[in-house]
Amino acid sequence: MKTFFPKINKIAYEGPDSRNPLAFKHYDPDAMVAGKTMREHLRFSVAYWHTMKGTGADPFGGGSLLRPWDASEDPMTAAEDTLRAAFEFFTKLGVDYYCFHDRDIAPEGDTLAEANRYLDRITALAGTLQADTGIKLLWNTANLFSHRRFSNGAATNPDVAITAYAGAQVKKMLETGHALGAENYVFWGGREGYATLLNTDMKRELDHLARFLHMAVDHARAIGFTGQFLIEPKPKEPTKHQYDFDSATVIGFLRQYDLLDHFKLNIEANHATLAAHSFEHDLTMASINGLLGSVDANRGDLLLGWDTDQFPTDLYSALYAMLVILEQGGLGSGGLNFDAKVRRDAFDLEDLFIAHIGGMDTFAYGLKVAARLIEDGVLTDVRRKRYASFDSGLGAEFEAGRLSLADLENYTLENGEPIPVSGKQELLENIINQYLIGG
Ligand code: XLS
Ligand code: NI
Ligand code: NI
Repeated sequence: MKTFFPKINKIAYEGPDSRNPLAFKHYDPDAMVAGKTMREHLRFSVAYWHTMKGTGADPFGGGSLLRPWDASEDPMTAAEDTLRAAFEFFTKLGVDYYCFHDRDIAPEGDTLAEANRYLDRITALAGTLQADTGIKLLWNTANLFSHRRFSNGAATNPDVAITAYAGAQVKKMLETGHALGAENYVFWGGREGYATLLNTDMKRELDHLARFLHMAVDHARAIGFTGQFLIEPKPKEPTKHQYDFDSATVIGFLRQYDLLDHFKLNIEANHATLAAHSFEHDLTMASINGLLGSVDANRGDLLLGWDTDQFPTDLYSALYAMLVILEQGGLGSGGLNFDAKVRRDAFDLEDLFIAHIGGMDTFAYGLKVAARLIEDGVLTDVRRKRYASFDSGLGAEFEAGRLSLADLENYTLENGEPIPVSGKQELLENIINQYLIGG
């Protein structure tokens, strides 16, 4: 059988002292951390669109990355080669999951019917490759943003014929995901947003978005798909203002439109930072509402204002993310999907492996350190003590809703000026460094 990465062997764990760029230094899939294997905690996934289909194109130039699986003139041969290359990549890297959009895995075709026929052929091959390798589909989604028909959105398009097209794609992708055993289905907002309010009826567009999502839930139920629905917030890009701005906005939307029972959130690091939040802020906001479902693991660049989708190598960020994930008891059916791409000049095929190895090692390290911090109770103790005044007396009465403003006034008149307590941020930051450096 054709191989696309002949020079790469299965990536092995060699430990922190290894100098082999094609080996894991920290990700040891079967090692136990806090009662589970690393592989069970981290549930790594490869993003098909970046890793298999990414061309390196940017607004200033077309594709720079030439891929052997994309060489055929015939689009379906190229699609099949790409899928086989993908499974070779997943297997050699040792990830358990992958994610795709409909138009990543099969060509668009001239009509919807043709696109669906292409998808059916590719889905059959994907099913075979999944069965052969044991690799599973973390989530799939419909690309409702690349084609020119979606220039003004999909579910929020002012033209119902375009919303209908989008609905047809989502229907097909739910059926495809169901056939392939997808564990989740993602809605990232694509072009659901606006460029100017001068031509936009925001209320109507939001109502349409909610109606569309309810239709997806209904169809999933009708075909017996029980995977978790996820919404992936992003504040801007491609539209000036995306409706799914951030965790808090999406949670409010889900509540308003009676969708809370059906959806959780897929939080992407670079989207959180575009919304002027830290990654851990948006993870925490989702988590405290019981809605953190999955993660798109990547990073941005603070000096650039767009979604650079770089591979995550920031140990602090991975540590803070893993703290949130461990504290909520894991991601359930979600995972850590590397929605990340190599840079335009990362021409070598091995760069794809090196990039993922770096991301996996970063999160593995974050996991190990987070588990130790939790085991030692470092932050839990600090937080518990910091709020201890609410555990009894006036604080407990306050939390129970038994006090009025008059009670607060009486307490203050009787007790006088409170003595403020240090937040100890600097101490905690030093402790975090000590845990990180200690390994
Ligand atoms: C784009 C999004 C996209 C989704 C899937 O910014 O991150 O890649 O994850 O449609
Ligand atoms: Ni994403
Ligand atoms: Ni993104």
